[in-house]
Amino acid sequence: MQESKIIDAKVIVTCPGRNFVTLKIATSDGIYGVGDGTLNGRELAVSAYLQEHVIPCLLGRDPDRIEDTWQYLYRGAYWRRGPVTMAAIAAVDMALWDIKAKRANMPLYQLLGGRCREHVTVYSHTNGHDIPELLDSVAKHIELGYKAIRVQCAIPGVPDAYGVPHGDKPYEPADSGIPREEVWSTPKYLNFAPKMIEAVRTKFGPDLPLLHDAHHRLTPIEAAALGKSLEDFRLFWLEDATPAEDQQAFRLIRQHTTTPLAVGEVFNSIFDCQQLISERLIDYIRASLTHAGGITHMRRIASFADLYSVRTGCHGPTDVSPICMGAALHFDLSVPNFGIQEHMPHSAQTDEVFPHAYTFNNGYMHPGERSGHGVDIDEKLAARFPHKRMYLPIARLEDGTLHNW
Ligand code: CS2
Ligand code: MG
Repeated sequence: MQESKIIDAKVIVTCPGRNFVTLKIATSDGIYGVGDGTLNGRELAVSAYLQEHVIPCLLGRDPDRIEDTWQYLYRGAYWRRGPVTMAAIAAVDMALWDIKAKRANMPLYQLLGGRCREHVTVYSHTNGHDIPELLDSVAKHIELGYKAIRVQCAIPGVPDAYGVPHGDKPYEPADSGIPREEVWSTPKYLNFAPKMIEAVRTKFGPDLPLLHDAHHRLTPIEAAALGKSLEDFRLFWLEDATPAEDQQAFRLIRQHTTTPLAVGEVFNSIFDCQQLISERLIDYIRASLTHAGGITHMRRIASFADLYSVRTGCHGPTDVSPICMGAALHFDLSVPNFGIQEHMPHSAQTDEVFPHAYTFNNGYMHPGERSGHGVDIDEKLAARFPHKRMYLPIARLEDGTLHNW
């Protein structure tokens, strides 16, 4: 293959409803690739990291040396890991894989070893301000074809519970202004959660895969109690039962319950889940391509997880861009120990800014057959939506103590 060099790289920050950070890399043979570096609430930190520290080192490099570039940006920086660094490396990595697959004139999944399955099973988000509203939302998503469903609900006395629409807006965790404050009560949640899951299980029968996200709010023993109380309802997974940085906490949860556990949307490195995987403390690893160093690093995490029967369940919220979604679908199609993929559809405006080849059909997604990862950015349209400062909410207990959101 003809030799090629990186001749240009630029960061595009756009806000079609929410902020996205995109890196676009161009090569001397007239090809370009795009990567996602979005870090919800801290987007400009990644943008500056790329602009000021990464792009100057990329110019002149061979775009085909993806692993070497990954190592160069990871080891070469001396300061390793962390969400900002790893999102920046991910953006470079995704763009380089996009370029390599375009040069090979293949959809990315072919370069990753070809497909291991026909399509990618995704789960959707359902929610309600009360149980009847949640049941309606589940029915609606089953009608849309979804084969697996995440259920969240407002809790009596805790109206702003995680995962529930705020007012009449759809569930979108990012607001302008300073961070919105929500009130949280673990006792009320622990009392309500089994009733909510039971209601869904009773109405929709034993076969529907059900997922639930506790969003880091419990202590290990509370998480263990919740897992135990949900065993009869056979969850597909209980997600983020306790703050994810304490790997040993999962040992305690595991000792008490057989409810399958998923964690890792905030992870940015294989070292964040080394113990969780090697001690078989979890069942699904939730890291995303954007937050865990791109395709190169996620493949390493998945191969390691495969040794211990841990499967993938990539984070796929609306706060990573369609570029991450597209690249994730190529990864999902090609990785042997795939579990499930999260799917939160982007707004029509976001989809317009990021035209893509991937499709949703009857509960399954497919990355499409376009060469590269199949997602692009319409720069002219993106320029019409300048960055807006936005934050995730924060949570406080009823007495005002700051808690995990
Ligand atoms: C969530 C996310 O998708 C999920 O499971 O936990 O919505 C998470 O809250 C956001 O990605 C935070 O930016
Ligand atoms: Mg989550």
